[in-house]
Amino acid sequence: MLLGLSLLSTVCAMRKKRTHDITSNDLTTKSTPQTYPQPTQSSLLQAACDTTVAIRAEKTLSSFGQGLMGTYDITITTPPSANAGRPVYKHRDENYYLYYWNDFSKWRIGRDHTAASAWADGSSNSACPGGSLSWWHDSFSHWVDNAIAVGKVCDPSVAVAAAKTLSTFGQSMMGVYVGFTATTAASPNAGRPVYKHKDESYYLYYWNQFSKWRIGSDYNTASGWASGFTASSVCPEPSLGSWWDSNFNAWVDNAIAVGKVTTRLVSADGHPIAGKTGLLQMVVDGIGKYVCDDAFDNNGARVACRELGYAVANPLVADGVAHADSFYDDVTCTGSESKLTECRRSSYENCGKSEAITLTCTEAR
Ligand SMILES: [Ca+2]
Ligand SMILES: [Ca+2]
Repeated sequence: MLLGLSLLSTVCAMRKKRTHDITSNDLTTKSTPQTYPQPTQSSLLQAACDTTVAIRAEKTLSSFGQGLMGTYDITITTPPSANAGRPVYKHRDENYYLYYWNDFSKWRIGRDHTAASAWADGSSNSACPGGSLSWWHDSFSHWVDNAIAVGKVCDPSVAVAAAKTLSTFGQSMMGVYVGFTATTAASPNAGRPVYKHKDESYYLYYWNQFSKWRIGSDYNTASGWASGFTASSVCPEPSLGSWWDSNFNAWVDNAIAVGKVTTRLVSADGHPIAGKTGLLQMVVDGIGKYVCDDAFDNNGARVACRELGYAVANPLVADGVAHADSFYDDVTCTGSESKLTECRRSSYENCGKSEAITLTCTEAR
């Protein structure tokens, strides 16, 4: 797939050098399909799989097992036949692999993707990893079924806003929450990420016993002031939740909304990151692309930083290099928009990788 991508971007770069006329670009693309290599079995399989998956504990693991949890990225695109053409995923920080072992027709997690030996073991012969894996419990020397879940990666941050009038105290809980991986012994959060308010000590977390997302000051206890967001879901999806009104000692339904943050900062290799500095992307209809530097100014930077939760921001805009040639172009803001996606932009793009933006959000003093 990487080869395909670089081939595609080379073709795109050649097209861009040749002309800026959009119509002839379209014609060029359509007229030369026979020059592209035929897809192989392995590239077909890889095309169907997510490039990044989240591995999380659904049952209590040892601390060693906890260390295998996390984000896995496709790392090997032409795996040996032992992996039956499936992509091999690597833990983003550790030397663990999620790979298909053809002899067993199963997805596994282990130290070596060219060997059968592993600590986690799936039950499916699917083309892509997913569902539940069993965990090898070394203390008891047996497999624990459905101990680990392979699934999608949650958004790195979410926005929490009032949908009804709240008290001042309730208002202080609103804002951007940034996700992290909490490692708790008893796993009360069922392996879901925990999100912390960007400035305050409030958490948005999943409480397994209630099968609900909640907001409270301690993600290890059930106690919370807001509850009910997207029951049972792996990630805090956009939804309404209830609010505990302490004046009336009652829950107010649909008082708080969880929403998507459609602006994000990513690392040099395109992974969403928390923090004040990164390459600027925005997400439209679920598709994240880089924001091109053409026409982008400090108004847009302020909108982006505000959306990222930096309320009164002094943004810095610098050059950046995108990892892929994928852009929203001519993003033009007045500065009063609440989201970058509300700003005007072109319906086409003619940007190259070196036209990305490195954004730094610093709060005004
Ligand atoms: Ca430019
Ligand atoms: Ca442009």
